Amino acid sequence: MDFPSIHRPSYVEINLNNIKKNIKNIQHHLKNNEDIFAVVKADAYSHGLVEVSRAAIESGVTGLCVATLDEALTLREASIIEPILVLGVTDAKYAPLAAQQNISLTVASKGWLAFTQNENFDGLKVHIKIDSGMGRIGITKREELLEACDILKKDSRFISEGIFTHFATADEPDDTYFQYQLDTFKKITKDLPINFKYKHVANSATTLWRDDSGFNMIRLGIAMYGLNPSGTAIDLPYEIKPAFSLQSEIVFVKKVKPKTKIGYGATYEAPEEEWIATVPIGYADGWLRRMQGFEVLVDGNRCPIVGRVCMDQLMIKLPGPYVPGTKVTLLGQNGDDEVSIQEAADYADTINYEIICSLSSRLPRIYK
Ligand code: PMH
Repeated sequence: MDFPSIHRPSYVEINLNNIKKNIKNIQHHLKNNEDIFAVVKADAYSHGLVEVSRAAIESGVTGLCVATLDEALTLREASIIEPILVLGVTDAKYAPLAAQQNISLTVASKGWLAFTQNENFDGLKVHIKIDSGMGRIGITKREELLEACDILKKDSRFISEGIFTHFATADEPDDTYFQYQLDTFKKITKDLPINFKYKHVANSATTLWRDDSGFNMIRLGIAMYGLNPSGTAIDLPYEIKPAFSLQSEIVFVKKVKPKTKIGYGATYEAPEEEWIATVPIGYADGWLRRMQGFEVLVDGNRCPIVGRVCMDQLMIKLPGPYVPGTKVTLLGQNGDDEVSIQEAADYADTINYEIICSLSSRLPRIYK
C-alpha cells in the first residue's frame, strides 16, 4: 500500500543528479562498453521506481531490471518504453501479458517453458538464467540448457534475447568462488545453438572490481545509488556519491529531571538534567528498533537515540535547547557532519542495501 504521510516532517530526500552522475561515471569506466541495465527493483532500492528509471534513461542506460512483473507494468504505465527485464520467476500464465507489454521474462528452467505451452502469446522476449553457484534460480545442467534452447529455437512465440547468471561473492576480497562461477557459466554456455543478443553476468561489484570481459551488458544496482556493494570490505576504485538522505524535524522538546525514564520498557534513565526531543519517525517507517543508541544529527551535532524506537516516534538527547521545527538528519549530511548509510548498516549489523530498502512508503520521497 502506498500512502505517504505528507503532513509530517519526515521524508526521504533523493538527489537524482547524483544517480545520473554515478551512471555517467561508471559508464565512463567500463572497459568493454557494455550496455547498462539499471536495476530498479524494490522501488529502485527505495529511491522511487519511476523517478529513478527516468533519470537513469536520461543518463544513457539501455534498459531496466526489476524483480516482479508488477514493477515492470508500473514502468509501462508511466510511459517508459525502454527494454525491461523481470529478474525473478514470473508465473507462465502471465506470458501473454508480458509479451503484450514488451516486457522480457526470465526463463529459470526448461519446465517453465513447458508451462507456457497452452498460453496464447507472440513475441515474448526471454533471458535464460543460469545458476552458476548462487543457488537461487536458474538452470544448472548443460543438458537442460540445450533442451531449453531447442524449445526456444523451435517455438516462434519466443524471442531469445539474453542469457545470464548472478554472482554470490563478487563483493568479497577473495575471488575464488567468483572465478568458479564465471568458469561454470562460460563452460555451460559454450557453443550454444542460439546467438543471444545479451550475455550478462555483472552486478555492481563485478563492474567495479572484476574482469568480466566477454559479456555485453551489466545489471547495475547499488553502485548507481552511490553505495559500495561490499560495505567496507573493498575500497571503491573511483568516486560514487549516495543519493539518499533521511530527514525529519523535532516536534516536541522538554527538559527532564535526573532519573526521568524515556520510552517503552523505560530502558533509558536520564542521569542528569537533559534536553530530550521527540522526532516523528519510527519502526513503522523502517527505522528499526535496533537503532536505539545510534546517533542522528541536529544542527551538526550527534545526538543519541535514547530509549526504544517506537512505531512512529523516537526520542533523542539534545546538547541543549532546540525548538520544534529544527531539522533532524537520520541519514546524510547536516552541518559539518554526516551519518552515512554504511554507518547505520554497521550499527544495525546489516548491509547498506537493507537500511534503505527497509524505509517504508509512509515516508514521502522528495526529489532534488
Ligand atoms: N542482478 C540480479 C539478478 C540481482 O538480483 C541484483 C541485486 C543485481 C543484478 C544488482 O546487484 P547490485 O545492486 O549489487 O548491483 N539483487 C539483490 C538481492 O537479491 N539482494 O540484494 C541485492
